[in-house]
Amino acid sequence: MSWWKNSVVYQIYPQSYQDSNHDGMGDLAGIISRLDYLEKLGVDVIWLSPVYQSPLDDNGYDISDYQAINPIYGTMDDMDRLIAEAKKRNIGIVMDLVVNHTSDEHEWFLEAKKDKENPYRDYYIWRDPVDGGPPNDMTSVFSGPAWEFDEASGQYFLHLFSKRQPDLNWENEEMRHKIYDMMNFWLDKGIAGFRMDVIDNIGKVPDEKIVVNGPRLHDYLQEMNKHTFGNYDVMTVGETWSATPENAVLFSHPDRNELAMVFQFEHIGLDEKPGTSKWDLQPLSIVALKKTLTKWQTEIDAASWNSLFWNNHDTPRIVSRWGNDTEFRIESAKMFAILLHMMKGTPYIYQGEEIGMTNRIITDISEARDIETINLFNERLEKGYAAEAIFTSLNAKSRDNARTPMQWDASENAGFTNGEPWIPANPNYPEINVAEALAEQDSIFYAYQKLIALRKENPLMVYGTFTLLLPEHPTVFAYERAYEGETWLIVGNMSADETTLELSQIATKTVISNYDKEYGQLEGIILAPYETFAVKVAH
Ligand code: TEU
Repeated sequence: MSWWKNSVVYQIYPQSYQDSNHDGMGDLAGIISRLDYLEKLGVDVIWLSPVYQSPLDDNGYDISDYQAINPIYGTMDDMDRLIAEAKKRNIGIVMDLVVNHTSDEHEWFLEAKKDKENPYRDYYIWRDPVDGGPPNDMTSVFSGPAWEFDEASGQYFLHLFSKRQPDLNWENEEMRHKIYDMMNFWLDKGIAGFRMDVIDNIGKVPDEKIVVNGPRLHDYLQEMNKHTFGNYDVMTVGETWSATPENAVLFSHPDRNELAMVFQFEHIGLDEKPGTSKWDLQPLSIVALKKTLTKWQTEIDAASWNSLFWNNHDTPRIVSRWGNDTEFRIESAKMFAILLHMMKGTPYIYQGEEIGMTNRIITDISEARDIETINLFNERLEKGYAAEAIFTSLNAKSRDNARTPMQWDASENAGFTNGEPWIPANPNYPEINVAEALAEQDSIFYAYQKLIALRKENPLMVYGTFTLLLPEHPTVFAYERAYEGETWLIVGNMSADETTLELSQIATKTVISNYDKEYGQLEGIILAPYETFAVKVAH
């Protein structure tokens, strides 16, 4: 049953959500204390970023024991309690599955490093030096080479991410089945599914420098489905940076028995200079954004399914990135909410998005916490980049922008902790916080709450067709959803400038708007900055 098609998912980054024991780190008990808030918002699923045992080299995406909880987050009893307490509120817990790599402190890697004949050696990817150096010129996402030399054995091991995140060798069948056993351990605890970290990497063929969509990727996913989640009524979402509408169907067509859906990132890369990196910026083209989102609304196979997101723990805050986090923060945050949630797919809300949290500006690298950010700073400084240019990139794209503490209220550290937070709260927390949002009936929170409720009441939002309007308009994103004879028109002015609407439509009812007004005849109306609405259209 595809219950996840009607669901809205809320992502929690555990170390930044709520601290309950004053150590400056969020924890499971803290999340449990906030479940009533999430029930009020109306979300159906929590995607919980990793809480497993980990040295936190990459904030938990470096796992040293898949079946133990990092004591900094609490105990396995706390995890069981979170699953149970969430279930009481009709909220499922989706765990983060990180099986492209482990931590270098995982027992498998500690064994593998002992010697070349160790039974765990082949759980990882080892190669002899070539001409006295790395086997090839593959690079890590976190700067530098993707090969780390192991003195003891005289071989290199592969790490697509940090050198403390050695890649697993998915060609090893014994390793794969140990992963499946671990997944069933969690499924038997009653979790609602998995978000699968960089899952398009597990089919890699390093000797041919194939990193994504390798030849056996879908064999592995079909084998995983068969031995684990395919036997449960749960949801799965693959993080696939390489996804296109063509290959997305390979992951999510129900006949293929792989995943329910994938995260695609084509829209996320639109403000990167082509052929460069996330750090090399170009202004966003709204026409290009509309075209990319439309492609994903209309070109994936009808039987497949989309995920919908603007933010996660790896991306900057959308209201700062593509909205206006000063004069029009509330209007533009609501605009993003309406434009995304009215589309076809499962919407994902990243913690703090529902109250319009913003990026945090840094001026010294000592303020950074993220390994990707710190490595980039050092790499570019070494290459002679001006510090100012590096900070422009970091303040636009660093993952720390999304990882500052959840802003609960105006008390010290935004109500996140009574201890020393592992990362400082955004200094705007006295103005931007949950307490403020709940007290203000016209807040961003209530726009999200209404959109989530609408999805439950209106099959059009879930199953309706999508038709883009005004494709070449430089700042207005307009589209129609239609289902069983009903048509809704969604319009967003994605700019800070007043814009005249060029559509002739007679609206019957305003479904939701970020401006307090009714809509009738739509021809020639002037859209205020970031004015966005959804209306039912009379035929
Ligand atoms: O991210 C995959 C990934 O490549 C991102 O790190 C992205 O490339 C980068 O942040 C640029 O935006 C997943 C997790 O979401 C991320 O937090 C982990 O650091 C990474 O995998 C390794 O597990």
